[in-house]
Amino acid sequence: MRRDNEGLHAGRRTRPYAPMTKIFARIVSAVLALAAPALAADPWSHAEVVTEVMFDNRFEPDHLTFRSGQPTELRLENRGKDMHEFTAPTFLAAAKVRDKRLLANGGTDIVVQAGKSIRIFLIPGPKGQYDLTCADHDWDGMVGGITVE
Ligand SMILES: [Cu+2]
Repeated sequence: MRRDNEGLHAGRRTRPYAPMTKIFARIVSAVLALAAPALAADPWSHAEVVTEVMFDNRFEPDHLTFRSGQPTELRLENRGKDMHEFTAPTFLAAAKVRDKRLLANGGTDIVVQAGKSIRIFLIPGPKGQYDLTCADHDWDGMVGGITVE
């Protein structure tokens, strides 16, 4: 009986190493969990900001320049008394838009209510010239252009 007990005791003596290994494994996984978000960098955290201000009835500036493939935060600020639209069907279709729910009219434009601002994150598509208008006020000269370079 004693020997059996001693045997068990001897067996237990090797056990303190098992919890140490488990603790070490937990520390390693905890460190990895902390490091993971830093390793998987948020592509939008360094987004380039492009701002378009809308008045009644013009864009300012009337010409925007984006960089192809560059994560971009497009800020649309409506300082007018009317609702305005950032109507750029080809540009928006070619871009990778993070939140497509912000697009209206079949993805062709972004509606900005009077006095409101919208931030939309996108990655512009191929280099080129794209049309920009306000679908409601293009008749009144609310037109511009977009260059992706
Ligand atoms: Cu308008």
